[in-house]
Amino acid sequence: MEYSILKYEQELGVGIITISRPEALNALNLLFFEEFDDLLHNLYSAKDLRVLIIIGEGKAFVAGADIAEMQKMKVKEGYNFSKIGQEAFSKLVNIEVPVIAAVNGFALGGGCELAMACDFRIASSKAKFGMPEVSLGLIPGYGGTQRLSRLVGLGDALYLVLTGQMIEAADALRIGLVQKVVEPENLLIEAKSIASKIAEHGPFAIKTAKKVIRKGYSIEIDRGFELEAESFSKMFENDGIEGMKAFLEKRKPSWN
Ligand code: CO8
Repeated sequence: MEYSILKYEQELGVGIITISRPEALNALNLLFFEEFDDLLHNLYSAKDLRVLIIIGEGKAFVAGADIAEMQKMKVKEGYNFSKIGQEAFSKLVNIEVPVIAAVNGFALGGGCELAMACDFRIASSKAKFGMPEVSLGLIPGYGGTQRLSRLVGLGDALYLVLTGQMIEAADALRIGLVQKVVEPENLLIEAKSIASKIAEHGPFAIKTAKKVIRKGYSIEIDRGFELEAESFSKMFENDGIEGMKAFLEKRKPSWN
């Protein structure tokens, strides 16, 4: 898979997507979305993939949607650009394997929205987060008005979007926007180590857990419990057989 903005490598079931447009702080343009869509399309059917990591090259994770490209848009193109981003990030949310954002630097606007579409976020202590759209006379348009409040609560979401202010990684950790902060040189090491830990577990159990938690979050809780029971029962004809057998035989499980 050869792209001009994206780089992809995979080792021992852990795939790393690097967004590489450092001269524009990895700003998301139409070409990015074309490549991202194609890459995800391929990864949807990658049988040996267990976990994905997304990281940016240079001093930014992603500094937002491409302002130079957006500036030329009218209402119809603006709507389409928002839809393209929303659909791409929904496709990321819906990939079966867990996705970790390794936030190495600026995660602003569309970049923060991309990080939020990942399953969880690890940040370098130098990372900065923000939703500066209102400073450009815009609002978040890649799912941010909906995902941010679900992740950090209404008050912090409104604070971030209405002030447009950047926050440090430590504050992102405090409000629950990121799950862990590490020194910059350890970011990828830590993301890979967490990914490897996930990749050791039953792959069907991991995919099912992700699906049930994500689905359960947007449905009524009693339907969520039913979904959980149905999904739980499926483990007994899948990873659960080997996982419990291996425990009782005091050995590591060997997943198919
Ligand atoms: N788009 C295009 N180019 C960008 C962007 C961007 N978002 N961010 C940075 N760049 C470019 C700069 O223009 C500059 O290019 P050049 O060297 O040619 O002048 C280069 O990247 C380096 O940037 P700076 O010189 O500005 O670097 P600094 O370290 O001085 O500053 C900042 C870093 C603070 C991150 C600064 O670049 C900045 O404020 N960037 C814009 C951040 C922003 O406002 N992001 C939100 C964009 S809006 C958005 O994401 C909406 C998403 C939903 C869209 C819905 C579709 C309709």
